[in-house]
Amino acid sequence: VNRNSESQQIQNSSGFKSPAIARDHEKQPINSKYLVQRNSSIVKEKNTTLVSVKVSERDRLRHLEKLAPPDAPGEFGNPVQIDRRKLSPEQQKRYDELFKRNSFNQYASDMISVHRRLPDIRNPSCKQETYPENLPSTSIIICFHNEAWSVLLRTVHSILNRSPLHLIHEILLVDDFSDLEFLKTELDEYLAENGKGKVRVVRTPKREGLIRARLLGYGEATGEILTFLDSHIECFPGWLEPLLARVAENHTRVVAPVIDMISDRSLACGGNEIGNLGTFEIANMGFNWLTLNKTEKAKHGQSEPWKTPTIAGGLFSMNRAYFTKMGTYDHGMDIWGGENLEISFRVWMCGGSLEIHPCSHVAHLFRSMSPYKWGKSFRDILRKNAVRTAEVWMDEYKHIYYERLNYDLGDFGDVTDRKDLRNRLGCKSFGWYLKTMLPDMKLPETALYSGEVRNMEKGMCLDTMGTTAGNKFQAIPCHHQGGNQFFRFTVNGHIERDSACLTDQDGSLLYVLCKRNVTKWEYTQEKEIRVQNTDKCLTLSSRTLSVLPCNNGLNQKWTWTRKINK
Ligand code: LR7
Ligand code: MN
Repeated sequence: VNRNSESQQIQNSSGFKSPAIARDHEKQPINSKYLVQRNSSIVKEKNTTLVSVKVSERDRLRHLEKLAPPDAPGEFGNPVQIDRRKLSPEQQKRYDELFKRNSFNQYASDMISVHRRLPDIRNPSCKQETYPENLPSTSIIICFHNEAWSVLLRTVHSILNRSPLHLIHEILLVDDFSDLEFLKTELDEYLAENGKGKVRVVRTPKREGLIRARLLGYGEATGEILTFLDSHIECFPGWLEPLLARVAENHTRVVAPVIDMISDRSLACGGNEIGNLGTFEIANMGFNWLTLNKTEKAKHGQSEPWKTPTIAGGLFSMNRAYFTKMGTYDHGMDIWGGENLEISFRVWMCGGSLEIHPCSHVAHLFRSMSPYKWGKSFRDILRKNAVRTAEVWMDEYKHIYYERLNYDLGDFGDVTDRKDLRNRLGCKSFGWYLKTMLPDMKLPETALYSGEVRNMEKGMCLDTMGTTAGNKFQAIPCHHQGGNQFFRFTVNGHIERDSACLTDQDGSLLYVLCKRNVTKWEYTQEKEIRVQNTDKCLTLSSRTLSVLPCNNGLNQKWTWTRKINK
């Protein structure tokens, strides 16, 4: 491809349809390596190129560096289906090793050209959209840790081949301390030759995790807009312009593409989008997708972006100065997780917006487990990042999550800076965010007290004894382990755990499903648990619980493990 035809290709952002590429592939003879039956299931891999593991990764995959003929494996996003049983023992070994190392089928990926073409899957109305000539350009930041060569380069080429080059200010690959040899020794040279002068690799001096790795990339970036991507994605035709156009129009918009799936087995890619909106689960601080039904979907235009409460986190564009002003990312977060909710809450609460643009499609390779080392335990890292988010942004709602952790928050470091940031930006409350962005979210009532309910006379605690709703209730010696002795006293005067509430029925204490008519209690200064607006108190006699006239005795005084300060 000479310079001239390359620039023709730039004009035409739909990439492979351009004359330049068409010519290129006509030149290339059908190669016997690509013994694939188009749209059929079996790839016969005779003349395999995957021979020696010792040859340089780059030499081994040399054949991938070209545009392949249309019937080559995986072209146009077609699946590569390999019948593992038909591979030689040596190939099977390699197949398994590569799957284990990546949690996806690298063996299949290594058969697909790093320049593979993808179909244009946009809504027809998107194809009619026009964009200003002078859109601002973007620095694209891609972090990786031990990413497979063919997948990483396909990420890069999918960007270079399907974006107008003048809109790419630079592509910054941030190597988060990979130990795969070829990433350290071959990548820079390959990209110097094949990166159209746009790609630079920067490396973290130690393993940082994706959040600080992104921050390193951000520190190097000079484009007007930042675009973050994962290291195993493929961009569809026309993906970039809609993102940049929305940000250019209003710098407080954070815009994400529709995310399609790349199969971890066959590397098939195209037109299977996952979810329409981002949400999250407050009790475990996990990200979730919401799928809109047809009518809800129809309410959105075919080519109009829609607002989303949260973003998945990996793929989005944002004005760089605005990213700075809004406090970038929380530097104290490790390895993986939490940063997507943190930036989602922050952007909405501090005056910006998050949206998904239906005309921008990027595919992401989803895998069922994380293949790389995390250092510390999974659980500790996720908890640390989530607690940092909750502590700074979630006001009294953080207790919903903390209760589930039994208030064992671990060492989450110092968040003073982040709290200062929130004050400085004058951000709205988390309650506002939930009410505005997620009005249908089901929340437990806010608790004023929680934990054990301990009688002051005998050190006995309310205990469900494993009973289900509908039964009488008892007290037994306190065991300080939460579990069946964990209750919440809510702002509405309910004493509850999960969906069951304590209620007074003619002087007996019952455990019932929380409904509108359950007893409302009052926790008094004298430490009585009184039925609101009555003279009746929760009373312990031996192990039996009842609701009797208040008498100021110790058998009617109770303490809670914790008072929840807002
Ligand atoms: O220590 C690490 N250092 C890294 O550089 C760990 C990871 N990484 C890189 C990694 O190589 C990859 O490029 O960070 C990126 C994300 O890690 P993945 O791909 O292992 O995880 P993921 O796809 O599950 O990540 C999703 O959630 C993360 C939470 O911290 C980030 O927000 C990711 O960007 C996010 N990915 C997406 O949103 C893509 C769409 C998937 C969905 C849903
Ligand atoms: Mn990913």
